[in-house]
Amino acid sequence: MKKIIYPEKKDWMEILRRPALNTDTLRNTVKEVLDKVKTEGDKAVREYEERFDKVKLDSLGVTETEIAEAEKEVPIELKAAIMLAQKNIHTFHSSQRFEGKKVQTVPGVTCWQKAVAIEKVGLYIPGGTAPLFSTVLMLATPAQIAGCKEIVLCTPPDKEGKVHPAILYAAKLAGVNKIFKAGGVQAIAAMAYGTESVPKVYKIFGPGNQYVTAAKQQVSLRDVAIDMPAGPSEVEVLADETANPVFVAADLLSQAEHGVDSQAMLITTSEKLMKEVEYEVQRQLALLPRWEIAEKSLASSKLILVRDMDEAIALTNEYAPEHLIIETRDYMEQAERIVNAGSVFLGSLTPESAGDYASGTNHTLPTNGYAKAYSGVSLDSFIRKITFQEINGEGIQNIGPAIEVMAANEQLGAHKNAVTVRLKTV
Ligand code: HSO
Ligand code: ZN
Repeated sequence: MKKIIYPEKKDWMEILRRPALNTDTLRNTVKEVLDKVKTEGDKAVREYEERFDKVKLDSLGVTETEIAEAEKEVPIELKAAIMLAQKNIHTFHSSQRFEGKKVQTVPGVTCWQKAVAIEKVGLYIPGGTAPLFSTVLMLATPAQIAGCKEIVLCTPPDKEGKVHPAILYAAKLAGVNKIFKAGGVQAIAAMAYGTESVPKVYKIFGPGNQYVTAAKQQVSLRDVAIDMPAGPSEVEVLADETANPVFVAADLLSQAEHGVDSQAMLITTSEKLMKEVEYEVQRQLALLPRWEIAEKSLASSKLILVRDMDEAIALTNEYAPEHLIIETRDYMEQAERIVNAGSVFLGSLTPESAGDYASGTNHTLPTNGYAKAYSGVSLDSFIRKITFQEINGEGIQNIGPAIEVMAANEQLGAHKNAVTVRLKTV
């Protein structure tokens, strides 16, 4: 990890830069796959599965028998853990239910909002080095609470054509209706356009590599909504001299092990802590099963020593981390000053892993500085709020003349008239 001591403000941009994510060069490859799936449907998806995932599939849909088999294969201890996590995610996301109240803006004019579920949603779960069944819970649980009618899931199978059993178990538990064996760009295309077997959805969720990200970006230009622009995962630990260096190092490494392009940052006011964390990171790294991945991402990670807490907070808000862990004496007060972050973890006993799996909050969060403008996935991501209004005689008399004047001044006579014909009758 690179050490930065008392950075100058002019260098902040450079220090906080994320490892570059270049989707431009992928655009043509991605477009080719998208177009072929759009025109040829299942046949193209199967061909790409053979080419990219090295698997020959007769059909894309996961059957009930496969789901029942998977249930038997998941160890009982893991099932219990998944159930506990799902329950907490369910509790937290249920508390986000929206109650639209009716408001009289003036007498006779009533306006309100109603939350309505997005009818069809598509969840993408990557395969690769780690089977992220926790992400299945994070996406399907709020979709189910929202009341989405069709919850479709695509995930790449292994070379034998099997989906990881824990993914199937989590999907069933969290209410996914249809599961398909498809990965990468072809999966995104299938959900964006629909094929013979995969239904077209209205919004696509979920993480993925740079090809999946580029595909989501492209289909979102006209065919379907997406959860948020995605990038490699990241964590910042904000700590003072009271922080436990063993915990801080463990937190930095938990993010670093995600992928070679992940980023872990320590911002601290204590030189002593910085040195201890530096040592601890190396010590713990050597013991990790995924040390090779973590080691690579640590190369673009930083330990930053700042002059005081004000500077630490300013730097943090500029970085806008996906995950922020605050381990300081007065973490509640510091937390109040955070305006840009995806998800914040407070105090020494709150690791990011808690939010990744089981505390109840969502782990699908804005990366790459998008926390300045985006929220993470929540119940809101699966609904729309439709507005309603009802106006009676008193109401149209109260606002009608203002509408007439405004319409006339925008030179929209038909708009004005729609009010005039009514005012004559009340
Ligand atoms: N930290 C990841 C989520 C995750 N971690 C899944 C473990 N499994 C992005 O927020
Ligand atoms: Zn994680």
